[in-house]
Amino acid sequence: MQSFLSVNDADNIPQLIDLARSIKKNPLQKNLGGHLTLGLIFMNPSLRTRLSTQKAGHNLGMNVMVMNFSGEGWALETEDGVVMNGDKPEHIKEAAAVIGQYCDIIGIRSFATLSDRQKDYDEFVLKKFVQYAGVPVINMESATVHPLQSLTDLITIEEYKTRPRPKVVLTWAPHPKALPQAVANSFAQWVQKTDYEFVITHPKGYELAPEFAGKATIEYDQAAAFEGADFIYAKNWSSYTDYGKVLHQDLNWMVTEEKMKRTRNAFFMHCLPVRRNMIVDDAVLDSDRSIVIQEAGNRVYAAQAVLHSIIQSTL
Ligand code: SN0
Repeated sequence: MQSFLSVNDADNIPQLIDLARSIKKNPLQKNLGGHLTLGLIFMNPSLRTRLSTQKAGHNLGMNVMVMNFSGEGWALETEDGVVMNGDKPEHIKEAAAVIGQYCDIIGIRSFATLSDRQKDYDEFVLKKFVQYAGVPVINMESATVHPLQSLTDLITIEEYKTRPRPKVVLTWAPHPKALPQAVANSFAQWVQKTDYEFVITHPKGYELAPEFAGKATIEYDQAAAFEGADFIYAKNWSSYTDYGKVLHQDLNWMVTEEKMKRTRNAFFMHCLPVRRNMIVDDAVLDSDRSIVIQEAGNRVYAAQAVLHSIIQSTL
């Protein structure tokens, strides 16, 4: 693996999942990365991605440097050819290249603008960063995808599934703010690389971009979608068609204990952070069918498997 920007960089997903699961049994691999520096660059807040990727680096013996540009760095200009006489003192060209001087691998969280669909879906910022960094780059949630989260989700489903071909349901759920489509896009993309039965349920107007929805079954009736499910994966996302807009916050779409009764005693998953009693009610989140904490725990092994693969093939 040269870099890890999307599902396309994982040429053998079952093998990557197996690697992560074997690392989980025996996480300390200090000799592999003892000579290397990992830089983690955030443009937005982060809890799980930041700490789990940092821990994965430490398990590999790497020196890890973390910087949050939204609070600590110079505001970055990303457009080419502009007169930089405004409030952005540094261009991404220099910033990425300089970080590349200090680090052997860089993780970057670039996030969506939610205002410019074309730019977001072109992965404008991530591509610029990769172009100038000069070292392998790991995507820690970009404008359209969150592959470390999705790899984690598949590891978790593999651990908890009780039949070879589980029914996995991605359900939209209400939220007070406009959120990116990245987690949902990526989840849909990765699950469709497996042979699981896969259903996406959301209100009209929340259709994912066709390249991510792929061939998934779309069910507008959430109750019907939940029927016989083994895994309920909840996530809010803002509209793709009416880009970045919150069309409504209909609490009837919240995952409740009542709705979970329609499932095959399904496990509940969410990438976190999760808004209680908006996305999911307390009863479900606090029940023993909720595996959100175990899922978050697996973030370490997904990140470590990816770092391990990059180190082995390129460094
Ligand atoms: C992010 C998202 O992409 O939806 C990160 C998920 C890993 N989530 C949020 O930004 C939640 C913010 C909020 O206000 O609840």
